[in-house]
Amino acid sequence: MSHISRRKFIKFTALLGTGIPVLSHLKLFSKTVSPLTESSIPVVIATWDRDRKPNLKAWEILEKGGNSLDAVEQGVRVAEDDPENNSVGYGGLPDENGIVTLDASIMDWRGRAGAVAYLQNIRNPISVARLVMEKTKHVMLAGEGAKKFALAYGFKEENLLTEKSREAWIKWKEGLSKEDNWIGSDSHDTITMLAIDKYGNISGACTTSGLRWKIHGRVGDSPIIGAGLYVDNEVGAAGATGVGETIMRVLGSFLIVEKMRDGYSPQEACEYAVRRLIEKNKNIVKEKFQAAFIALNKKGEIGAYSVREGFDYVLSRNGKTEGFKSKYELKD
Ligand code: SD4
Repeated sequence: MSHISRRKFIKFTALLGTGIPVLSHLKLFSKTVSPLTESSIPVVIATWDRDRKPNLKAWEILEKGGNSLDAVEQGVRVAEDDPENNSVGYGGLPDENGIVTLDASIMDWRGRAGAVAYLQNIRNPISVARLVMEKTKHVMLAGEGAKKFALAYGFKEENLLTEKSREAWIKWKEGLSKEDNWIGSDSHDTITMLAIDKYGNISGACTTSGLRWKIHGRVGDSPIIGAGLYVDNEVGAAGATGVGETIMRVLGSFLIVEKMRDGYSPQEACEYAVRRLIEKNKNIVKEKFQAAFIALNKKGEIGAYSVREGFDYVLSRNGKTEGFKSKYELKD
């Protein structure tokens, strides 16, 4: 996504040689070539290279011998708490009525799943999703019920619409006729994170404020098990980002895990799912929507693929956290 000139790159590598400390979490550039064939565990992979702190948090937990469920939950909470991430949690862009509504899902290696949809005024939907998974016999709670459940577990009600997001919404309202088309919008940065811990156990988490300016009441792919996220510890995990409607139509994350079960590598499975998604959303391809998948298997191999150029992801392994540009299908 970000670009670095050759000269800047030379300067930067020279800096590395001087011994001047360069913080590994600083976003300098996303590499073009991704290490798709490497395998090692633990591994953490997350959508969008906008901030590497969520990965670093997850990695810190795994490095200390923590499990993948704690890693992905704590990792994506960093994005939920970040007011500058306007696609997730606090600071997320609102729907057409100026209301922030959140979707999230979580799965672990035991095959457990939890989700919340259309949740309002609670900053960390991923932790509510985890509680749904751990404390109830259900998989998903939505709206008022999800909020009441969260409050009963001690979550605090708060206003999630930051001044910056409110201003962006007002600006959109004023120019409604021009920016009406949210499908083609570059509204992204939803975080889906997959991790395998040193015990070989896989978990995943996905959290979002959904598409900006969506119709009030709209729920995307992120809380739908199998669409925004799927984990099967015998095989691997997959997660999505992008226009949720296109992902839901093919149950993309489930599809990827099933292809891996059939012997596809994570990369082959992501490419297969993106092609299926394009095929099944042919009628809106001209609207230039984006959708992307990441995947991880039991060996710690990863995959990433998107409909169009522009998707990137963050990978942590062997103590390093780096951003990579994803390969993509449509060269338009
Ligand atoms: C949704 N998939 O609600 C989410 C949006 C997204 O980066 O991924 N944005 O459709």
